[in-house]
Amino acid sequence: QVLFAQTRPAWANETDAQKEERMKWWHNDHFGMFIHWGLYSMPARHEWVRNHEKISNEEYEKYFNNFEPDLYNPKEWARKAKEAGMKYFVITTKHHEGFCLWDSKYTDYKVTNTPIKRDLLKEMVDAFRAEGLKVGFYYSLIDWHHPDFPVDHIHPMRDNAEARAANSKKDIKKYQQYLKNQVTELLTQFGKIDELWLDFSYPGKDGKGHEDWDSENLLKIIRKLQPGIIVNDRLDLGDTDWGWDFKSPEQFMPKEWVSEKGKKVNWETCQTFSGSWGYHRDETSWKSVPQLISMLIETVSKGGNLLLNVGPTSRGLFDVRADERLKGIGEWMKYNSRAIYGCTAAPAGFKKPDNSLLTYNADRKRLYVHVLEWPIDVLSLDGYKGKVKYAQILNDGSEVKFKEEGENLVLRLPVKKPDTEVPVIELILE
Ligand code: JFZ
Repeated sequence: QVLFAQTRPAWANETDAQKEERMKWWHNDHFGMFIHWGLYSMPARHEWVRNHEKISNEEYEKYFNNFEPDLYNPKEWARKAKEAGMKYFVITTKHHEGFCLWDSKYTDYKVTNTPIKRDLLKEMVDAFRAEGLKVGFYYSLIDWHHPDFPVDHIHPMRDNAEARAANSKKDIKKYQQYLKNQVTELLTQFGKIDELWLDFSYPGKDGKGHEDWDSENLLKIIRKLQPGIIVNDRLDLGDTDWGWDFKSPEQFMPKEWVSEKGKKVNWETCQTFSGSWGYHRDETSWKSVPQLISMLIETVSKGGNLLLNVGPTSRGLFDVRADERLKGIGEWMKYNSRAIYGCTAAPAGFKKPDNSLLTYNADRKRLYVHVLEWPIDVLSLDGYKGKVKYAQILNDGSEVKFKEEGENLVLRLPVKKPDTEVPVIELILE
């Protein structure tokens, strides 16, 4: 293994303050929509179906030959994302299956050669931008379709003599150029791109890492073409402070603010509604609306961002189960988003009351107590004496009276839980 440059390359000479400025919107907004959409929406049993079921190229062709999302209306998608309170979106321009959602000139394996014939990515970008959402692209480093992508012996395909023989004919250098060409297309033909999500590296024996992708040079191109872009951490550039902008813990909730070498870092967790990222017809493990709202609050309470995934169907629609959840989150956000946007973890010194989560807006000096389980009558804010000027329930702006008891403040709450999924108490601080 050749090591990548451990020192910061000359082109990555941004100061911390400049980086902060570049990531300002991202730190403020906190909530985005992930969209996994490709040919795998047709088998509708996980986006890894080609790998899981060892489907050959020939057999997988039936999806390519029949892809026709006739009900696709990205304006509707964008409106739904916006109404849920999402401020940006990240779309799979190409997933591991290799199929491209745009009219790439470097492959025939693209949407414009399917029955739908149109550049669906272009339409999506226009629609989401028109609703004021920021634009993010997911692009898979792994490519199960490209003729020069070496099949792994242990991952993502099984180890066998045939795979090893096939590999010996492949030229990763050609694939590297393909990556660069396609990333260049994506970053030059769709206007300003705000986030790039490259997926993923698995270095080690028979794996893939920065050498395979030529990550350093790829990143150099990315920074040059889109200086304002925010890039995730899956290029295998280690714990450099220039190789990525945020960490991407996936499908789990970090215990606390994510850190590297004892230093807090930017992080964005991505989560699914039901487990699979691509549309999965028969999955029944859908999370509930309250669970999803808590997930968003918890993410922000630990200083992170949440990218919540929708897997549209092959007709081009969101599943009704996704619609219901987006709507539920949107209803909560309509009244409580002040406790999300512009907020972050509470400063040390504010202890979290029982069964609740805290978020904090430093500019406005407001602390938000998200009450996950509504208590009977009183809520004690331990150690808050002298820190609070005024308190109100956020969804209806009604006053909450409080009194001092020793070092604590005791809030007197209405007996009936306010009519919102997770009630928030807004504390205006001294
Ligand atoms: C990857 C994809 O394989 C998956 O289909 C989906 O797109 C998801 C968002 O990203 O899955 C991963 C990638 C990395 C890890 C786990 C799942 N990881 O590093 O633990």
